[in-house]
Amino acid sequence: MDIKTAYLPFSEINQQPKSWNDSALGLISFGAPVLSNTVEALEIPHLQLQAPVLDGADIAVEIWLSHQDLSQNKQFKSDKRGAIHYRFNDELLFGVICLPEEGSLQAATESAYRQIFALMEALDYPHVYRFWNYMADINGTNANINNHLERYREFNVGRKDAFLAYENGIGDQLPAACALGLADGPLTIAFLLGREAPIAIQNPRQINAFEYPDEYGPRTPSFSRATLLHTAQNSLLFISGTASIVGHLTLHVADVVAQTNETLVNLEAVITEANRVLGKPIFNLHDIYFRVYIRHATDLSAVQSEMQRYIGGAIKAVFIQADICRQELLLEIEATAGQILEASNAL
Ligand code: 3EB
Repeated sequence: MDIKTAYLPFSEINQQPKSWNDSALGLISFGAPVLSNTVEALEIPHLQLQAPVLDGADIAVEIWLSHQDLSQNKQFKSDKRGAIHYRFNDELLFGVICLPEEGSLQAATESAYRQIFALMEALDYPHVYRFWNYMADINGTNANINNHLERYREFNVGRKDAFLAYENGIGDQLPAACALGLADGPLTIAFLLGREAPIAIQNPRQINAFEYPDEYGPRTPSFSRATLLHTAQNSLLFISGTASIVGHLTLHVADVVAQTNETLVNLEAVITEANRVLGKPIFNLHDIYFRVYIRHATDLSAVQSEMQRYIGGAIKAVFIQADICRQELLLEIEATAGQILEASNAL
């Protein structure tokens, strides 16, 4: 299997690299909406999120790449099914689903996940490597729903109900995921599917999110701390949204520097756990791409200097303003380690 990721500036999307034709499965971008004739013409699924980019605009666009084998008539194809727009080859599928909240966020979430699982069954991609979830007003509440249940908890109910209904049952092998709040916009989810089984990785410092006590809502969050994809060709580690949580408790309320430090200790623990499972030290805090979501834009420099102090050396990170899934959390970091191309050799 061939799977890679690269991180580009917006300008490169608009330069319409011809080789995208042969390699691009999907895009995730933040900031102002970007129009690209290439993306449009090739029907490349594009998760465009209008969240402010606070720093790192030169690597703000994530592109998922694979190689198609033209000789064997295995080109990428793009298609739509319900609200899903997807692109695939015989090994991988990247999709985006965008659903307006017509009833409740819970109903939209359950519908979105049911559509994703139906696509997995119909096209026979049995494994999910990663989910990316974005919704408006993640910490808001709705008086009409479950007696002021927080919207992130509503999302967790819809997501878990869909997982429970999925006949092929993913069980404890849940994929990595993140869930962020934006100022507005529909529920938007991207996902990466494949045919080779990944390994779910947990964090020994944290209770598994899918086993959280019910003080965090009526249904637990359906995700693992990381997904490890290890094949003859690839070693990729998708690290979920990671935050200042130890056990199941939020630590360092109102202290952004201490939360950043705790988040990095958690990230390092997940990396160490993945290396332990692999039996070799493949992943580290340096050869990694970080996406840092910060609740208050004014915390940017404090987060950056703590990351620099903890990690040292050159750091590849983009900083986005977004709301985090627990009210007291000031930041969340997600990361991808492994087959990452430098933007200049990407295409
Ligand atoms: C999700 O898909 C992930 O409860 O430990 C981000 C950061 C998320 C921390 C946690 C959850 C947590 O729901 C959201």
